[in-house]
Amino acid sequence: MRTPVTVLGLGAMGTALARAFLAAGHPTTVWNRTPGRSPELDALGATRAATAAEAVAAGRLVVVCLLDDTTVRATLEPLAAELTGRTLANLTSSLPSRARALADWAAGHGIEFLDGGIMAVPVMIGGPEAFILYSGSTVAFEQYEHDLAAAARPAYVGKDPGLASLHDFTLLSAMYPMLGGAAHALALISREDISPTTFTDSYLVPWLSAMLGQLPAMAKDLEHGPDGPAGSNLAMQANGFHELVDLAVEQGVDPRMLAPMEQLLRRAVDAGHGDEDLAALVPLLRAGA
Ligand code: FVH
Repeated sequence: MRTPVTVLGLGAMGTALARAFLAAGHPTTVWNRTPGRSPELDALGATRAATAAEAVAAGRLVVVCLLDDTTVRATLEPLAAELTGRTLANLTSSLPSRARALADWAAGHGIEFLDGGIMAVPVMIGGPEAFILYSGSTVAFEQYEHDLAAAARPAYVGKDPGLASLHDFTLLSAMYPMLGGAAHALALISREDISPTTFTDSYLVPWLSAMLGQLPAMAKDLEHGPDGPAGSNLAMQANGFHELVDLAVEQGVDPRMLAPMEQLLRRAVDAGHGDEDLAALVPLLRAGA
C-alpha cells in the first residue's frame, strides 16, 4: 500500500503533482477552492474531497500548492487540528522568512513540516529533469523522500526551513535575466528575414549552453580566487558593451534589458576590477545598492 497523499490546490502545478502521485500508485485525495477543477484527475483515480479538512484527514502526507503564502495561511490555519500528527509539504513559492514562519506555526501544532521549491514547470513534473528542493524536518524528508520522488527528484538542502525557498528564488534570479536576454535577442532578429526557430536551435541554445559551461569556473574563482589572468576581462567587456545598446537602438528594440548589466560592468571597472573576470561582479552585488 503506497502512502496516501493529499494535494491541496489544483492549479496548473497542483494538478501536475496530483497526476504524478496517481501515476505512481498513491491513493490521492485532492481539494481545490473552486470545485470541479481538473476533471481529468477523476478518471485517473483521484478522490475529490468536498472540503480541505476532509482532504487533510485522508492523507498522511499533505502537499500544498496554492497561489502564494497568504493563500496557504488562509487555507491551513483553520485546519491545524486536522494536520496535527501529519506531514505537511508546502510547495507554494514564498520567501524564506515566510517559510520559516510557517514552519514555526506547524511546529506549534505538532505538524512535521517541509518547505519545497519546485524547479520545474508543470509539464516537467514526473519527468527526468524536474527536481524539487526541500528543507525543514529531516525526519519527514527521510520518511517521505521516496514518495515525493513520484513528482520530481527530491533534493534536501538543509534543516532550516527557509533554505529551499532561498535556493529556489536564487535559481529563478539567475533564470529570469537569462530568459529576458533571450527575448531581447529574438526581438533583435525579428526585423530581419531570420527564422526564430532556426536561430534558436542553431545558435541561441548552443551559445547559451556553452556559456553555462563557464559557470563552474566562475564559481571556482569566487571560492578560491582566480588561478590566472582573466580570459575576458571586465574592462574589455565594459568598453564594448555600449555597442550592444547601439545595436538595439539600430534595430528599433528597447535597450533597457541591457542597462543593468552595462551599469554593473562600469561600476566594476570604476571600482578597480577592470582586469578581473565576471566573478568580480559578485562581491560588488553583495555590497548592496
Ligand atoms: N506553474 C509554474 O510554472 C510554477 C513552477 C514553480 C512553482 N510554481 C508555484 O506553484 C504555486 C502554484 O502555481 P500554479 O501554476 O498551480 O498556479 P495557478 O494555476 O494559478 O493555481 C493557483 C491555485 O491556488 C488556488 N487559490 C488561489 N487563491 C486562493 C484562495 N484565496 N484560497 C484557496 N485557494 C486559492 C487556486 O484555486 P482556484 O482559483 O482554482 O479556486 C489554484 O488551485 C505558486 O506558488 C507558484 O509560484 C508554479
